[in-house]
Amino acid sequence: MYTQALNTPDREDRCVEDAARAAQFQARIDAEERIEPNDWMPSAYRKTLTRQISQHAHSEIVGMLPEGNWITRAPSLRRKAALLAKVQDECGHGLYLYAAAETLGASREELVDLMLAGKAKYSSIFNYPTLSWADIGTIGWLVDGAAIMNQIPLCRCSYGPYARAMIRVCKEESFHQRQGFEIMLTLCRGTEAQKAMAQDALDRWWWPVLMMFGPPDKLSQHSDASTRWKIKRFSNDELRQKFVDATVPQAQFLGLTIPDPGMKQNEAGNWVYSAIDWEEFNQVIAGNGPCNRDRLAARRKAHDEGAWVREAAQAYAEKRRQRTALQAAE
Ligand code: BYC
Repeated sequence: MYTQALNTPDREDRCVEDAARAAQFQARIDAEERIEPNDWMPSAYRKTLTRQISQHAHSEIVGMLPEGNWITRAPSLRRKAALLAKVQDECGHGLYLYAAAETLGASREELVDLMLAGKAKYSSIFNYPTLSWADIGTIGWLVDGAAIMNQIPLCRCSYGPYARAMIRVCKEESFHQRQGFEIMLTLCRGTEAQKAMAQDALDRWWWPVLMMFGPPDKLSQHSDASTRWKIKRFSNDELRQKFVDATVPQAQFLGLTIPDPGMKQNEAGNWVYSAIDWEEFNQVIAGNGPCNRDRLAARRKAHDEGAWVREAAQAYAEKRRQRTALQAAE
């Protein structure tokens, strides 16, 4: 959707990096100006944005799988309609994000191929299974809740197409978070068995959700540059803390127990959580989580089965191109 704005002839020119241009670029960032696709940018800025936006797009698309798994088993027509709409929204988010990544010069095909080959990352959280209906409530409440915490600051990201895509994404994530919380509230006000199902889901998702924010600041290799470029407005640990502080009162309202008995509130009012198992996170992002293989296998199958749609769309585009060329020649 943004690619029409790309002005390719000066591309080589844009790659010529010199100190003066880099200083000018940083001054624009410092002045809170938005960087647009045709503006000069350092190649490292382009590279890190392509990496982050494409990983984000892959997360939205792979993220459809754990919830899509429950569409046919949702407990009522109303729940089914809401879940179906949510999963479709995630697909839309993936499409805006691939379009935003394309404005940086990467093609969507190339980015998707990297994901299907297992060479590009997507959020660790989608490598965990959805075992019960309460997992769908927990994903909306916590996974979308974490996503909003991370994505609201991205609406002020220095790169225009990414920042603008985030505005709509955040509005939709907010609906997702509420539908998840409402599922949890219904279960927690239901029978003992329903409440136990909600607690079990929280027990399994809590720590993986905290890992969504990325490694601790001292181990985050991209944070310094991304902060200087105002892609990141808060660090991984800062966002994780904001999320914990916002979520504890919600868990208390539901009457659920966060599976961290050592958690305490400090004098500043922040909830201090126990150590996160970063070895588990490293294993999941290395491809060894509980569902990594299933997720990639499902995406590859969908991609193969959709080949005819891509071919048909390409044939139609070619036909239109020829028709337009013929009309122009008349
Ligand atoms: N999972 O230097 P760091 C959603 C990687 S979708 C996997 O701190 P950065 C939803 C990181 O990529 C939500 N990998 O990186 C959808 C890097 O590896 P590479 C997705 C992770 O970029 C459907 C390395 O670890 N949200 O909400 O400065 C249904 C070092 O990390 C993770 C986004 O993508 C992880 N959790 O900060 C429901 C938001 N964390 O690339 C909901 C946009 C880190 O060098 N992304 N890594 O190989 C970001 O804000 C940032 O990229 C991150 C990481 C905060 C995630």
